[in-house]
Amino acid sequence: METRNPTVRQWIDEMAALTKPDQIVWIDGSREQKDELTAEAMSTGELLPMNQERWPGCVYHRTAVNDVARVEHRTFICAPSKEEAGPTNNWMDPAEMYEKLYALYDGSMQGRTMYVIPYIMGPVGSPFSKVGVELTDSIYVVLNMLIMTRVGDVAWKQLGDTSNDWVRGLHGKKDIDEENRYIVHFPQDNTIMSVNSGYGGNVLLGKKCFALRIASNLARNEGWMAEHMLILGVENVETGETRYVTGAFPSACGKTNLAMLIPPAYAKGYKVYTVGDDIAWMRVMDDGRLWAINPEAGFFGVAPGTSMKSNPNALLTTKANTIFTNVALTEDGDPWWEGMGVPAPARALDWKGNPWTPESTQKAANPNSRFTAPAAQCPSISPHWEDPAGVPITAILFGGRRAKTAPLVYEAFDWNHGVFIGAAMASETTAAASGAVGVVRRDPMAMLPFCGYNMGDYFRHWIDMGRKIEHKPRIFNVNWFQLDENGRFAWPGFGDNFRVIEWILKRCAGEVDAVESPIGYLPKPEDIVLDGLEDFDIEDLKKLLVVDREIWEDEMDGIAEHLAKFERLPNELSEQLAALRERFAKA
Ligand code: GTP
Ligand code: SPV
Ligand code: MN
Repeated sequence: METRNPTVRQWIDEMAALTKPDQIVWIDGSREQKDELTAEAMSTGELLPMNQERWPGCVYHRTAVNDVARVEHRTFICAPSKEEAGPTNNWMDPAEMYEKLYALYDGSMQGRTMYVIPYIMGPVGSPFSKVGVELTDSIYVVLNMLIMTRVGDVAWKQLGDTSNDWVRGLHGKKDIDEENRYIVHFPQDNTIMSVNSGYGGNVLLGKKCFALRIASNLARNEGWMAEHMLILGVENVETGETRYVTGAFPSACGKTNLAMLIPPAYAKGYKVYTVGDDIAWMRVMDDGRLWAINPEAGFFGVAPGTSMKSNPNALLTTKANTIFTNVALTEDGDPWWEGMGVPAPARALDWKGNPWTPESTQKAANPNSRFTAPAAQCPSISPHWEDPAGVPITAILFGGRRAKTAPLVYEAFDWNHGVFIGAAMASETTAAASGAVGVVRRDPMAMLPFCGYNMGDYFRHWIDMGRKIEHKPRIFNVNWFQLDENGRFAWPGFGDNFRVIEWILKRCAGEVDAVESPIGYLPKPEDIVLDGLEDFDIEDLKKLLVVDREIWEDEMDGIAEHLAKFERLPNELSEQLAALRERFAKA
């Protein structure tokens, strides 16, 4: 179905006049159209078939070798002024950028089809939800968007025949030329333009581009929050009560894994539910609590390391109707990746399409290879995951990969201290973005690559939100990634992270005491349940709860340097740093 909405039709006409596709196809969200497009992509080699007996409905895709991750150095926030984009975003004058992009898009869809994808971010009919339209010349993008968002007539219906309240997205593969790759946002026009890439976060414009960069801007203006956060629910089976937690960890730092965790055997009295694994949109509701929805409909998850041991729910989610990107493909048409927990295939094609055997020195799967899978297929999916009202949030977690510095868990003294902890967050970089891996960088609220406006104003927005939320979630910092003297992960992680979540929920319920330290409240070691853990006892735990003064002296200098970059830093955060220094001085 097409829409009559003149604001949409006019924009499509303009973009078609620019890119000059041979034809325009409107995506309706139907099974028939999906099957036709899949068949077409198979016939051109854009998709490769997989073993349909073991992986029904699954398909395989390889991106270009130069196009395997987000490109932060080519991602721009073209607000009217550089000041509005702030010190952490690339910026160019919007008129200049439009001119540059129009030159690149000119005729770029000649000989190709332009697909019109109407989609909703958020549950159908939810007051949280927003409509977008993505134009693309990639069937791969269409098929991914069909999983990741709610596509088709539902979106036209939600938009209506006259509203101009929708986000424009133009994606052109062009030549996948790195030198001319641009991922550009024009917040004042609610417009996203992406050219010369075919990789996930660069081209599935509903995800990071809309649901975080454009939405964070809308959220600030409209008084809500768009965050790089998982959402999980923990049900106490005895009382029947479910508490919800969100968590902001940088890319490839464990959101999907935490959202789908299976509690250890001792925790029979609890059930964990997945609401979202990457993005949360949150609003204060009439009851004075903060409520969250997952704007997405699928998971675009990291494959390597996903096994029946580490994350069975993720693996089970991908058993059907899933797109595998840049993993290895075995001779039998199975996907394979490092850390899948099944023996390496004798022969496979690696993510580049080259023959691979267990003797190969190269990785079979790209470290940022991904699966795109429908959320509804997740065994742990929450009965409320599509609730238009969302779910009420009890605790907010921040975290990242820190070999030392950050203890396993600590609690902020109050909201503003929690905002400071989030603003000062650091993590080792991962393969989710192009560039060096394993370098510690500050990544405030895991939003460094995703905040669509001046991050100083973003911190201010967090502080303002705290004033508006009568029943504030408590804020915690977690770190699953401390290393031992041998360079191995010291904490078992994955499902065992539940042990920490349990402590957090007990804190929120006022059921457990804590130890005050300069950086926040630490658990008493005996309050974290270690039942059933092998090779890990309370002495090991104590080591993970240490606040090392010398390391923190350096950390505070690092935080000071980081915060000094923000001309618009709220006073509250400088005060928090001063207070932290003072607590160390007194300790
Ligand atoms: P994005 O999709 O990029 O936003 O990533 P994410 O934050 O959802 O990360 P994900 O859960 O996919 O985990 C990324 C990598 O970290 C995977 O290889 C996981 O196996 C690994 N990982 C996740 N949780 C843990 C943990 O508790 N301990 C350890 N050691 N590794 C973990
Ligand atoms: C991330 O990098 O945080 C992701 C994957 O979730 S992408 O969609 O590429 O942004
Ligand atoms: Mn992410």
